[in-house]
Amino acid sequence: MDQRVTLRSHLDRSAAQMPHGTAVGNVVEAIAAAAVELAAVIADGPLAGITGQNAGINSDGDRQKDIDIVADEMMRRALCAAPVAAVFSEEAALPETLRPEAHLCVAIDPLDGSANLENNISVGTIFSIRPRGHDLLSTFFEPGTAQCAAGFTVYGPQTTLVLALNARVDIFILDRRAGEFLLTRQAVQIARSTPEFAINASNRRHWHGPVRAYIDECLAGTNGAGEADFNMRWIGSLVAEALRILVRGGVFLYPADARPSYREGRLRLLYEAHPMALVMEWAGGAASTGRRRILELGAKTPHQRVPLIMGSARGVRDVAAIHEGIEPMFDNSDAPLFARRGLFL
Ligand code: FBP
Repeated sequence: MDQRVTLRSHLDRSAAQMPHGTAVGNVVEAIAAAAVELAAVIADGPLAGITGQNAGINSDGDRQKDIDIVADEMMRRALCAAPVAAVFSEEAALPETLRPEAHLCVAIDPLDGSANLENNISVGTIFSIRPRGHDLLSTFFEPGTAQCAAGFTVYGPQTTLVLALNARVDIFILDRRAGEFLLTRQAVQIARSTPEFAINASNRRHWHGPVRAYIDECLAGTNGAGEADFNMRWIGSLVAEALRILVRGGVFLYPADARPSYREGRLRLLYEAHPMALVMEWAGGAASTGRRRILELGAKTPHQRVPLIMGSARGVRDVAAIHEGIEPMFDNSDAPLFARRGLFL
């Protein structure tokens, strides 16, 4: 059997090539070790006492499952033992100080998509690592370009770790017997223009004009102005959608829409959109709100939401092009206005 590179040796090799490389490697390793533990609990589910039932409401008003709390405890414990100055978890109200003298800060969604678990659909942990600034709290409000590493795991048929480090993206799979992650795809490059999109189409009536126009063009395919017939996928689990995009391209949209609580979309900037945007860009793809590059945005509040359009460079560019020159105040007007703009440039 061929000798695969382990996560540890990959991290050691990268350490010399980046500032705080050893510390970043230790943080990634801590998250990966907790992910191995979490993957086992998720795989056992009810057999490990996980009911999948609601266990309360977190500080930002989201429903928590019992597994969200278990995942948060596991990740937090792992990060307490790593060189982390402060951690900001989806499950907490505010960032927490761990080791004030350390050089790195971590934002983390310990278990994204937990509502899918009862149905045995893939879920995952999303993380973002950035060097600490003078003031610990304000570190988290820097734009996403401040991130020095990011990634996510997928707890699915395989346990996968996607790692954006040193301006490249690599994919590892957990060898369950050895309990370690092994490199399976190196320097991943997202296909530039796969005709595939992912969006929760049940929200169509709430979408703004540019999004409706883009999706209508995709659905029209070669019967409309498009050069290709599009395929559609919607898993409803961000990590699974992101992994699919890395493997075969396409575009994912969770846009803002007209519902009062979706004016900024659904997904969170610090521990969902920022890390996904870094992964996408370092793999040759793109991530945008439709109007702005995600990595240029800084959060104004810890749990800030943001519209997220990510994936193949061409798909993201097409969505951005249809927004161009349209003032946000006209977003809600009729789709034909946008459809005339010539989507597929
Ligand atoms: P949580 O943050 O509550 O885990 O939800 C996130 C998420 O499940 C994403 O993984 C997914 O992309 C999105 O919500 C699906 O949202 P919706 O149910 O509105 O389609």
